[in-house]
Amino acid sequence: MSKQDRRHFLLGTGMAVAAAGVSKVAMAALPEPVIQGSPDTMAPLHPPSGRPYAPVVTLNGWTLPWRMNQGVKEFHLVAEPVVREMAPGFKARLWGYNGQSPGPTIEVVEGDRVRIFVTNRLPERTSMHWHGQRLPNGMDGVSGLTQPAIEPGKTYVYEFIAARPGTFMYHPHADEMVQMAMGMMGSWITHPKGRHPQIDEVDRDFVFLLNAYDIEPGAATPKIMTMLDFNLWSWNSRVFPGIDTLNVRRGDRVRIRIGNLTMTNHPIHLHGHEFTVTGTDGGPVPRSARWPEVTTDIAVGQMRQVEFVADAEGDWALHCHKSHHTMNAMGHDVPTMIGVDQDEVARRIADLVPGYMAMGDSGMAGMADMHMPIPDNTVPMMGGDGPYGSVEMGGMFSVLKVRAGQKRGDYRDPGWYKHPAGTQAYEWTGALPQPARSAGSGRPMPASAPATQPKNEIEVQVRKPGGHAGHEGH
Ligand SMILES: [Cu+2]
Repeated sequence: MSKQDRRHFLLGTGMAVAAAGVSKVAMAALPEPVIQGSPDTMAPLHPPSGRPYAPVVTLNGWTLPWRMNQGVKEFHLVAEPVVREMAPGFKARLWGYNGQSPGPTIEVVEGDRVRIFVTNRLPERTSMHWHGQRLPNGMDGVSGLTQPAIEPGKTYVYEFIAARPGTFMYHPHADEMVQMAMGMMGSWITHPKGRHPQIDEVDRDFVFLLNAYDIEPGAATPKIMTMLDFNLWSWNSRVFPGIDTLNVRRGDRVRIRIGNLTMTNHPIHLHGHEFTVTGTDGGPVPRSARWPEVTTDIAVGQMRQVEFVADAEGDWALHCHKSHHTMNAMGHDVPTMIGVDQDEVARRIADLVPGYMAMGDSGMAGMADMHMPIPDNTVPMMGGDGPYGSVEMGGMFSVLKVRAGQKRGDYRDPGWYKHPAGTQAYEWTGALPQPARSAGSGRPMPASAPATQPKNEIEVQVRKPGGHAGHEGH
């Protein structure tokens, strides 16, 4: 976008530029664009045509239907401003595809010929890059490098063969800082045709993208100049408690595919199970190169697919392990006040700064219960009610629900786990003994034996010319 355009955009007038309509004649030759109005997790789309495959479930998302046209799978993506409900009670003005951000997941089969129409209904030009795909260079979607940008109102056609199976994504390569900060992205799955030596069949297959926004409490449009200090850390443009749970049957082999289009890494951690990373956007990981993990770090621009057998019943947390990423919008300039009696301080500051609220002197957990007045259209910093009170988190957090009674192929939320008697932490109500000082504390470490002295300390002892012994200085 030109300097002039950017200035207009930053002034907020960009949205007012009406997207030019695509002519009806041109549209007649295109597959009708399918628009999604709901932010809910949609049931898997079992393929009505083409080679069979086991479809994925997109967390708080959906799969784009296609049309078969003489053996070619045709999809129609529409880039447009959308209103995305990021959590109940909090809607954001984002840019996305076909009614939502992220756009719909595209699912195809290895060897499929794919034709994708991309219509631009944004107030500025865009393009589409197919991250991780093998394709002719001219289909790679880097505006200015491999094609002219798609101007507002125009439609471009991309066509290639989905050459290798795996987990991929799509996003613009035009004014990317703005367009990705506004939510333009989507997942792409290429299923293997038939059995593949390094790709197992699974019972449940989930996919979502990591994204981040900077939206001031009470506002709805992201600040697109933010580089690091985002205040909303989201999965598929949803934040806890707005992220749906991942519901599986006990014993299911589960695959979760995760891509990162934020500007920092996210160590994604699963409770109660070990998984292996079975693939990246570079393809399947050879079996001999896999090892067990409970956390996998997903760097910027990377995808990871993890797999495990869900053999432990319960409600297991699945979250980013950066603690600031399991929080929603808040100021980061809050001083740590744990252990400080601040009644007097707070009273004095409040005289100077009306409305000042001090951080709790025993932590911040109480803030989840305070129900402080927050601006309209704001999600609380942390919250989300569990069966035993507030979960005291936000952002990149959800729950893997494993149940023996969950039916095969049923993705519905089974409710909270009921712990069998004797399997849950409980309050101790007996007497507490006085703390005893550890017998080993307060004594120095045993001195090192001379034989274990580091070699270099011995070597500096030199005999000086002239016969007298001396130490070369340290
Ligand atoms: Cu994170």
